[in-house]
Amino acid sequence: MNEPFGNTFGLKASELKHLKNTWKRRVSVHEIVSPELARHLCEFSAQTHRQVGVLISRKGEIEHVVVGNAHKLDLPDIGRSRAGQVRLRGLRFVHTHLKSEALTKDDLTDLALLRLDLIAAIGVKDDGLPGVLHFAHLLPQNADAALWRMETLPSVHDGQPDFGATMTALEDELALTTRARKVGDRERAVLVGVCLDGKRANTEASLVELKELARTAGVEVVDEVLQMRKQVDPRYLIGRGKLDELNLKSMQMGAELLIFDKELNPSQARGINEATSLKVLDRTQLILDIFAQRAQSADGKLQVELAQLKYLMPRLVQSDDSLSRLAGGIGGRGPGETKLEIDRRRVRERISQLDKRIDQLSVNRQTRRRSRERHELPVVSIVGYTNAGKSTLLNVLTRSEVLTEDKLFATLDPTSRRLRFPREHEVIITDTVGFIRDLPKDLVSAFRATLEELDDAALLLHVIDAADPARDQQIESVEKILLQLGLSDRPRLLVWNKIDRISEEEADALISDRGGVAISAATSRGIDALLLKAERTLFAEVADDSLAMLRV
Ligand SMILES: Nc1nc2c(ncn2[C@@H]2O[C@H](COP(=O)(O)OP(=O)(O)OP(=O)(O)O)[C@@H](O)[C@H]2O)c(=O)[nH]1
Ligand SMILES: [Mg+2]
Repeated sequence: MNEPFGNTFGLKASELKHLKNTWKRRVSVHEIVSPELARHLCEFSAQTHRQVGVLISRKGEIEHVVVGNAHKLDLPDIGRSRAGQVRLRGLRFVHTHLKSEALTKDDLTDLALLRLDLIAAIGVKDDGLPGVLHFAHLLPQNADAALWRMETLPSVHDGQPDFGATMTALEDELALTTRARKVGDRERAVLVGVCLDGKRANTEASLVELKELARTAGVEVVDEVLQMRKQVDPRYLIGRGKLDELNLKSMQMGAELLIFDKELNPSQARGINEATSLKVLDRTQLILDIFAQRAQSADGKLQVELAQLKYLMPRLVQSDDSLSRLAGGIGGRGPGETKLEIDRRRVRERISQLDKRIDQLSVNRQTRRRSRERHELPVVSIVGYTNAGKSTLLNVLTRSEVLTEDKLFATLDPTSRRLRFPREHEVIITDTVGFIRDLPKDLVSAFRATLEELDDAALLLHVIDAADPARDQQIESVEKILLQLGLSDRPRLLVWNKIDRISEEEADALISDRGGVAISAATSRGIDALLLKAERTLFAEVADDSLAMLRV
């Protein structure tokens, strides 16, 4: 609390203090506002043609006097409540409305975001005396998803509810709701998509993927919001009004996390966090978090930490508060967790240290690869969008048991196996980390070591989930990343997987239009054809007759 008296609109601090002193100690714990205080407030308003308000503590003491203009007043900065906080502020705000108007959207927003005990507006009658009393207080979670209860009394003189008793009951109920949420419950998030090009379907598809990412990260998605915009708001990405709405919604649904489908620049992330007090993540951070949760090998862990630090670096500005907000839970987890608390210089040092160690590991790997080359076994690499079925394919091809999961990024570390083709040729086959649209730049470079394996590939098997509605965009994303990795000229075989989920006709059409082979890694359908085709691509001398045999 830096300003003891809020907005003054020309009133001197001493004058406000005087008002505070004359009005103090007039409210009993059993009423919202005493008729006497109401009279003072209305009298002042009628004389000045301004709204006036007081913040009253549970004890009935006036803590602040706030003067506005005829239509609105701004509450002093009493600090926002923390996300997920259950307790009420212990302050109620009683103010005047010159035209006896009902509580406004701003009033209710203040009630919810500041977690006030109650907000009340007293109508000022023409003769300057108090008229109607509008008031509202928050509600615990309820079936109707109502955030507050609003009431209107004809006058401050009778029918006021027992304020103290109402608050006690309300706080008891609020406490119950939280106790019902166990420790270790998953974090609850609202997803936010922003559509800038008018193509709603694309944003919706992208939100579907974001939801999968959230699920993989272990976040419970309680709501999704899509906003159509001509351009992004520089400060909050979405409009301020929409942000307030989101904030209320999150509070109502007990969400403590907002996940944006667009990359937020550091100042937007900060702006949104300050405006809402919710934890804010973007898609990139969510992906980084999944990688942090899943990295197994020492190598993988180093790479994720490097990517997290690189992402964090420009976000480490002035306030160290932003750092502590980042620590812990989704988005603040992983190898970097405790290290996030250190300052920029140390982060920079850590980054260069990690760079060196990763380079070293990469040298080791090259040595290993060279010894493999001595065996002269060609490498076949399985690439593709995350969750396409790459590991499942590796497993059926080599009868191994690499982890496969219906989650994104099940595989982070490359696995290599020997594979014998029908014509007795032997190769090394490798499974790699899945690709994703707009793979964070730092992750691409951080995973360069893992992806280096691809440098040796004589053939890429590009596995596609043929049954995914976003199939074509996924193919495009994979192609784009292969291009970035300088692998676009590598021989490639399109492997249309999961054909058990599409019709026979659709599978045939795919093959005749776009080439490749259709398989189901889950049922082993088409695996023999895949093997032959791969072998033929790799070893030109393979007789065509075996393929011809398959065709009949
Ligand atoms: N119906 C069907 N499901 C499949 C098929 N192949 C794989 N799946 C399922 O798809 C999911 C993902 O398979 P994974 O092999 O883990 O996919 P991945 O490409 O390795 O995924 P990441 O490592 O996460 O990038 C799993 O639930 C598999 O059981 C298939 O041919 N048909
Ligand atoms: Mg995998």
